[in-house]
Amino acid sequence: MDSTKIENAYQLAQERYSQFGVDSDRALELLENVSLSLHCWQGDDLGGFEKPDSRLEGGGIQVTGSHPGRARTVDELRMDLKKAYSMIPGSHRLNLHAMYRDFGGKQVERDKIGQEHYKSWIDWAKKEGLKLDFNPTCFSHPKADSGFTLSSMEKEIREFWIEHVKRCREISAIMGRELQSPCIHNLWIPDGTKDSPVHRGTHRILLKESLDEIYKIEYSPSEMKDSLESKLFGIGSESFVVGSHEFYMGYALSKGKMLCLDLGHFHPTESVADKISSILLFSDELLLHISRGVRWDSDHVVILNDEVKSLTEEIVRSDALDRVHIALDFFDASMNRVGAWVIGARATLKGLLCALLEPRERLKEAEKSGNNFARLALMEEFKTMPFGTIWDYYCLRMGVPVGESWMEEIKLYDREVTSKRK
Ligand code: RNT
Ligand code: ZN
Repeated sequence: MDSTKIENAYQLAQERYSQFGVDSDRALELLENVSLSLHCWQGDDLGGFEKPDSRLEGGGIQVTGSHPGRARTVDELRMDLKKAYSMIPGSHRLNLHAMYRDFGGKQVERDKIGQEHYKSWIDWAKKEGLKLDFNPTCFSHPKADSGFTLSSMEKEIREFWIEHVKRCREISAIMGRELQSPCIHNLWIPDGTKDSPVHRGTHRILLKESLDEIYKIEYSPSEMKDSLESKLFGIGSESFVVGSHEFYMGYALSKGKMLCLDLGHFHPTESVADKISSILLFSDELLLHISRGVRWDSDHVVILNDEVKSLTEEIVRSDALDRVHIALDFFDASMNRVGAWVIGARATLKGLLCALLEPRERLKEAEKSGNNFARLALMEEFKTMPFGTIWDYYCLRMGVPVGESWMEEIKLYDREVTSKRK
């Protein structure tokens, strides 16, 4: 697209917004400061690099699809990530899972991992100017086959996973220190049952004990921050999930930890957006996993739908851009994987931009004076404001492809790189 045309269109759109007291330059400035945490696992369908050609095996989550081009090595994953970042405006983080360690061919058990297995990621992040977040991998492993990890009734199983998570926290602290940006260590476990247990409390008591043990060591928040992610149900844990929302809400708030809310982990009509202003009253920070639930699956590729719109609106309206950490979490093996990353990241940023372009003062005034008509009418009018023009200009300014032109880049990359992977 012709850049002069984009700039001219921006000027017209800017005028239109300023009639409502909205400063679009300021909105773009704020958007530029937002760093999304891009999840490494979209690139290889959650296989990880623990052994050659490893695949996701259980854990209440599933990847479906057989599109060619999955990253098979650390180098391929890094290459794909770089490609994805080049099409996402702004500077963003990378969210790693423990199973993505860089071994150099050796097999190392999860309760024996150390910083040396992630050194090449830290070096790469430094080189690319990226900051890292981290997750222990408590699924896709024979010791998780019973459906329980940290809340298992078997002491030996619990101890194995406690040790894994402890090591992951230490590694997170090193990542944060090395990269001079606090690394968020997010804990999600699959524990639960297909049918209803008789005594739900048994596993919850065990989980609490395991967590108390895990969090005994304190790290500086300038190096790492802990978060805990709840879930409603998973595949094979339809009737009972140990780490429910109430469980972690209670745990996190009583221990000064961060909660992680995943958009796909609640009842379909439950609004995650609605939870933000409550949680932020009692917790300094919050982590979000932006995903899209579709029936039984909680991890479809993120699009600019009503959930994402209301969530991003809520963050902006709560003035909480610096207290809410935004990470992406989806995996789809039925389409070009690099493309999927870009769709989800761009959709999330578009949601934030839409929210930043709201006539906030006018809306608040209407609400304060009880003018419900004006509030609703203004919101409706804003749905057809030239938001896309502002987005195009932002992409141009940030040096990433404008409009749909990035689709062509995906096509080329697929032709030259991903489609050649067998
Ligand atoms: C699973 C959780 C969790 C995972 C990642 C891979 O339902 O959402 O966040 O997606 O840990
Ligand atoms: Zn998640």
